[in-house]
Amino acid sequence: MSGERFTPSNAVASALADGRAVVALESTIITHGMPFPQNVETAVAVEEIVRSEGAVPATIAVLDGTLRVGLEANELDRLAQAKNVMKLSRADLAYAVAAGRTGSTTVAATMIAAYLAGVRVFATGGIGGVHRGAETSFDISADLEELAQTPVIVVSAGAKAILDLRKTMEVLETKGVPVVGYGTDEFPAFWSRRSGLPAPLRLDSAEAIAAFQRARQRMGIDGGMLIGNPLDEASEIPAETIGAWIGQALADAEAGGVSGKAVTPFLLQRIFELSDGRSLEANIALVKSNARLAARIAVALAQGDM
Ligand code: PSU
Ligand code: MN
Repeated sequence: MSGERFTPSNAVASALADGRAVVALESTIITHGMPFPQNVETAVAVEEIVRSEGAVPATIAVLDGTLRVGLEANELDRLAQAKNVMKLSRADLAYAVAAGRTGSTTVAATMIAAYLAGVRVFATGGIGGVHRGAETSFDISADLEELAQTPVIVVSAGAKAILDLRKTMEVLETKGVPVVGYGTDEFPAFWSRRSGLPAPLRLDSAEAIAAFQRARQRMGIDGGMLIGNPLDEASEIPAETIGAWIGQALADAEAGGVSGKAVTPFLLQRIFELSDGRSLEANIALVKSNARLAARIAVALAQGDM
């Protein structure tokens, strides 16, 4: 049955069959979030971190119309260099499958695929959210809606600071998405540890996060959960420093008429250039840290099932 909806790698299939810990990983970060070759180097390193914590990595993408849960090394490499890769969300995940296309999965699409496969924990960099100026552009990421409905724990370094973080937090609250600061009272801001906004909830261990999700499920409360895991102090970029680059990148996007799905990739690329690569270093550090925490949560969840 499952074979018709998604195709797991051998490693993922056997882990799922045994009830062992699996961590979903997204692929938009590979195709639209980082340049080659750092994108594939990071993807490989992140998978290795997940394994070192005793979990099985499942990088998710649509390859030639097949929804794959777990990629082989050569497939990761090919995806990282491919051109014309679709950036898939809830709206077009099944389109890519039906049309035989290749596409990477955003947070929203990765959550859907993870849920289909029975994977309950997912590591990303930062979720999409409410863009600045959304009151006129209406640009609000489908990631928020997905968090509201799909029961997967998403480990992030917060929402990307290119967004309007205050509005993003408001939408998450409206939709009933628990937002948990991991070891912090403050919601992290992706490249920076602090956003100036309080984290609505705080938990200090992977076990406590697993216990929270189990309690939600016992009570029949649907939907995902967002973990905000601040990157380490040595890797962070102070808010004032990154803020100037974000301002410039936003102005360039506006001047260039960038819209829709292209906005986030454009801003990330522009900030990479303006920061002389420093934003990428921070992005890599935070993704690795999120993968480690996600693996620990997945292990805690799997232990609780036994
Ligand atoms: N985290 C990163 N880099 C990224 C993303 C997350 O470190 O590129 C991707 C995720 O796939 C997320 C997407 O879903 O950015 C948000 O896109 P949008 O704003 O168009 O919804
Ligand atoms: Mn958007």
